[in-house]
Amino acid sequence: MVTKSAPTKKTASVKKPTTSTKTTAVKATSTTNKASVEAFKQSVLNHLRTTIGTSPEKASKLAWWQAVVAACNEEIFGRLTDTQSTHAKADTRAVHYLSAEFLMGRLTVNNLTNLEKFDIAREALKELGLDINEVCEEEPDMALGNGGLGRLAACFMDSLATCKYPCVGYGIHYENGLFRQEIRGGKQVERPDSWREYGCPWEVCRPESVQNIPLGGYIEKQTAPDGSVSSVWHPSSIIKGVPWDIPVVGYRGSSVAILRLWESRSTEQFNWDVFNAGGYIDAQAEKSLAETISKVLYPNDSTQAGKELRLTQQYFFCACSLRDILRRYNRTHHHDYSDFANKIAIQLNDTHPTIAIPELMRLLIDEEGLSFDAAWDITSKSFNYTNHTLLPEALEKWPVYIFEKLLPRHLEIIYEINYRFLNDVVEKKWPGNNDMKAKLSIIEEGQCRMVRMANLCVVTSGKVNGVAKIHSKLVKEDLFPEYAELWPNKFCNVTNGVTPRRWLLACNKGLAELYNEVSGKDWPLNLDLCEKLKAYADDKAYQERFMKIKHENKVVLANTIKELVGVEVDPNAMFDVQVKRLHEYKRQHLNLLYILSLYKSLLENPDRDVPPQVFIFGAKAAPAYKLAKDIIYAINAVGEKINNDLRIKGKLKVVFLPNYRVSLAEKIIPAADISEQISTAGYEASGTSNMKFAMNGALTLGTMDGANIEIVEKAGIENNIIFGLSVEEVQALKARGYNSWDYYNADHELKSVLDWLDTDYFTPGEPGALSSIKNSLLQGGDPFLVLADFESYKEAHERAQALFKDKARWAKAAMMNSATMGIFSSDRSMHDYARDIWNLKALDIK
Ligand code: 26Q
Repeated sequence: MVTKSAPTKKTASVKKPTTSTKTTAVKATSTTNKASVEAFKQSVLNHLRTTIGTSPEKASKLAWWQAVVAACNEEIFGRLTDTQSTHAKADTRAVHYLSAEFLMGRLTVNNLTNLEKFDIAREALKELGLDINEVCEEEPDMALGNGGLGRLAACFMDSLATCKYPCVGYGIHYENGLFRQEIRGGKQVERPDSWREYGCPWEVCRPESVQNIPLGGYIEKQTAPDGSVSSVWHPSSIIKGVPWDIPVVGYRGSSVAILRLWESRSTEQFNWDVFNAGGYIDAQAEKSLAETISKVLYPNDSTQAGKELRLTQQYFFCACSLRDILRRYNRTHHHDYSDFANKIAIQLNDTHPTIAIPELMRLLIDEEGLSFDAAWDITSKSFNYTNHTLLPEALEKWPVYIFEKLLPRHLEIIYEINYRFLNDVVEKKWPGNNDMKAKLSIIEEGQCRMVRMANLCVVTSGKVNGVAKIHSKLVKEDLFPEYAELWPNKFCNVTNGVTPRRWLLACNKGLAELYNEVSGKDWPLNLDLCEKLKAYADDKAYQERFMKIKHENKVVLANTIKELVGVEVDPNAMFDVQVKRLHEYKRQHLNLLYILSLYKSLLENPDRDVPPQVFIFGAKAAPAYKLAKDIIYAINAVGEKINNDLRIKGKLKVVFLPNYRVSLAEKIIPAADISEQISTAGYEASGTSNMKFAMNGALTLGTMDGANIEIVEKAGIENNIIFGLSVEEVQALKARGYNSWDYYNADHELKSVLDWLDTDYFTPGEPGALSSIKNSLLQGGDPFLVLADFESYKEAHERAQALFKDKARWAKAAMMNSATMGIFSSDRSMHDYARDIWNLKALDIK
């Protein structure tokens, strides 16, 4: 529990604010003693010479970074070994987190932070004449994820390690992560992201745990002497899975978790009865397929491409992971599966790893000789499923014909699961009701029969959770109401969280230092301790200190903006930030429409009394998502015009920062005044950047959607800027029949900014270059109610501007937001999963 009693309020006790603008200028803490600095320095020098093979005179920054990593690894690998042998000895229950994405970002600053060696390393490098920030900038982001879901998995790994929950994260070792975004002539261009071009010094290959994975081929029916029929799968090829381990260092403690990522290779093992004699050419083609599987992350985060390769990726990593789980289990249990479900919990991060369900069934039945019933008993006790989206176009369905080609045996097993479910469970509850059977079936009938992955997850899993209270309610009531009627207790909520080690301690050193003073040094392990700052929210000296930290972060970001896009911004302006994947439901175009109306009003009255504002965007669009790319182009075109318009006297700037990614987020988020979280209510499952922004003292300008609702509940509605239709109002408006033209015709200002998009004002010589946005909102029917929320959104911005002028009131609101985010630590999320879903206990490392 959080104690209400704060340290005695003495203004005199407030330390002098740091004057430097560099994050590196934070004073060394007591953890930085001379001896440990010297030891770290010697370790780096030693590794530079003996591991990297160069000398201080010749070493590039990249070489220095590699040497720093080697110095960290000295400690990390010892702890890793201890963690693994403690778990093995205790034969403990563990969770296995299956995720097609782990958006880890950079690891160096975080690992140093979690080892409590950042200050030591900074001093050591300083003595070597190096700036730690510059050295750490050498590290490429590990961008093995699209956005929220992948970053959530990375935060969960940090928390699992920190909270000492026995776990393994399993995913794909993509050779290329999410594309690198370049902006050329205002337009997004995708470039490959080869994060491992020069090797990744954090990962270790484990050849002893290579797996062979069968694929394709056909099924042979065999009839036993007793008349029973069984299936024998003759796969057409075998693909090799090579595991790469990335240690995930828990904060301060001794637990190091493993993230195991599978790389595909060819085996050159072929069934020559499938590949005819003289199949040399076929074999070479097969080799390239095998090596293609882990080549690239699909850059798609809201629609499913339905591509065969994607299903192959999913199957490949699930099959490797399950074999790895069984191998470890059998070391102590020798193929006695009676204890399997007691020892193994498997979490499905969305439906992407669903194929693990029939694969576990297949392994148990076909390879281990269990009956279908016994295998089902184990499987249905082992799996749980997290849903991350309600968008119908994002719900995974795979054509039956693809299954027939790639995974014929899995399809049989899915049919059997479905048959038993419909006949035993649905028939019992709703006798004779074929509509209900059609609705709940794992197979969708029609022109092209499909396998509904979410249905398979719900039918199998012990628990199904959403990722914020409102989202979990909608999962239960709107997405799966019939399943909820069958199994009301299956559905639950675990609100997302983010790791405060990366998203506060490591990325905002100024604010971290303030919390060290106010809350003591344990707040990164117990974020509720930050509540102690609440007692100072009205204290002028603390308000000034807090806002001074924010200002310093804004100066740093202003320099980054200048470097990246050449735009000069004033750190005294209000920094209004929207960074996230580009999607219509996230409504970056609503933001843009407001910017246009503000620009217009400033042109009409350049002396209008509004605080100077900088609108900052960062967003990648899925390469095939035309309208999303048009919105990026529009933001850039509008920015270009506004930033060079002297008439508005620098009161408004619009910047689009290219290639938004984890490492850029770490620079942007600590500098934000306003966090734009403006999705149409009911569409953003949770959001997680909303939590990071609030932790760092930004006010949420947002709708009552996803975790915004819970954020505002904690931080106070008066300390945030809430607007727009609620979930119920959105549903009611849609049910009544929404007509966006009514809003266009009724609101003169809205009409004029939309019409502006048809001119060539922002795209000289190219009228209509921005028209697709207007068209989507009118002829296109405005599916995400942008026009319906426009007026309310504009009024919200006016409230934000008024509040920003009241420095004391703003500072208090910012402090209240930061101080009350304890519940959004991913440690809390992990405790919830451990208690409500995994039945998992933490284990101290010997
Ligand atoms: C599926 C099939 C084929 C290809 C790609 C995909 C695919 C890949 C990624 C579908 C969805 C995603 C990612 C979804 C995602 O990031 N969802 C977000 O998850 C966050 C963590 O729970 C939430 O906070 C966000 O609200 C949610 O949008």
